[in-house]
Amino acid sequence: MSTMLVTGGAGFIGANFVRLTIERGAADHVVVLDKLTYAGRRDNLAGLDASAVEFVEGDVCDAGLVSSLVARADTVVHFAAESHNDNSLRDPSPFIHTNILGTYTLLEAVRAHDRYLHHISTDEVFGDLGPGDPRFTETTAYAPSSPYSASKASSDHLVRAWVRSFGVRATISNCSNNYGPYQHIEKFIPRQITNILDRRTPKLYGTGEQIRDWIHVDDHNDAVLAILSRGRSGETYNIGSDGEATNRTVIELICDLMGAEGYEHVADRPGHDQRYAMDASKLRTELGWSPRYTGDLRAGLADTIAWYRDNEAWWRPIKDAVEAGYAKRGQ
Ligand code: NAD
Ligand code: TDX
Repeated sequence: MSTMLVTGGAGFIGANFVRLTIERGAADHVVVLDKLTYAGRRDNLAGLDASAVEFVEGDVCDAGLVSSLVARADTVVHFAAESHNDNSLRDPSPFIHTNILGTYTLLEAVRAHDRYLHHISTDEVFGDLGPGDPRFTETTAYAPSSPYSASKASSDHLVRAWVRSFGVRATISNCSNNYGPYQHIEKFIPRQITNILDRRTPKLYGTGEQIRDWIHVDDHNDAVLAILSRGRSGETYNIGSDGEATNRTVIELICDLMGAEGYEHVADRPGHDQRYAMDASKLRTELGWSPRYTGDLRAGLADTIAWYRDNEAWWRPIKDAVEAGYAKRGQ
């Protein structure tokens, strides 16, 4: 029987990953380790068979707990992180704790028990691009700009060092901006969808000319499963689905799909990265991966809007507090 340990499995991407893993039969048993911070919710895993998915509440920096869970697993997939740039600008400390110390703790456990680790990272480690620059590849130099992206870059470096110095078996993936069900409403796309559902005006930072490379969360997770089954240890894979769009285009698309009139420009993010764009050729050619949504943002957004419309009970209790936090910063 195969057992997979998934850290951060009660968060947005992790919970979708656990669902896909069970649906595909990619593991017989999944153990989720999650601290249930403001971003993690047990009900993100609701409806899954309790005999297939076991939940452990705890911190990925707790070396004793992590060691005991890693010992029981064949494979470890590491999603747990503080993930929101805006929060890292207000208080970097949990980003340093979880993203750096948490990855270190996990690496020491997989080293001790000789287990395979897949580390989930982000395109932001490469910094940002100008409008005409070539997209990020796996060999682009790291140049993170925010406390969040610097902490993720640090964690990637730790993984590479443990592979090289200690022979740990590990892979890394760096993915572009995700969207889809269960994404916290602090993030751009669900914030605008729930603003419209709540009769609030959508909020665009600055001019909205920044570019993000959007991928549906199921395409991200499908790529992770491809790396787990066919990836080579020690390698890094970029994940993206050719979904580049300006923030202004995305907000206008959401307004159009939801029949909403207009949006407002609010205070910009300090140090705001201009453009992210992923070249995922290595994943496509070496592992034969291709995305289902193929950069079709309109179709993916329509599905996502339907999910937030149908699951108001999931986001409604936190909406006022999230918006009050943004309002304090003029956003
Ligand atoms: P999220 O914030 O929705 O979820 C993070 C989860 O980690 C939560 O369930 C939280 O409770 C848990 N967690 C936080 N600190 C923990 C700790 N110390 N111990 C155990 N659990 C802890 O984040 P997400 O958007 O699902 O991102 C998941 C991963 O994917 C992160 O590593 C992130 O850097 C990466 N990533 C995200 C995106 C994106 O667009 N959201 C893109 C590329 C990569
Ligand atoms: O209300 C908003 N208005 C707005 O214009 C918010 C919340 C954001 N924005 C802009 C800022 C960004 O240019 O939208 C873009 C996307 O913002 P976020 O959803 O905060 O994502 P980003 O900062 O790009 O980072 C995301 O992608 C990479 C994830 O949050 C990270 O975890 C991941 O690593």
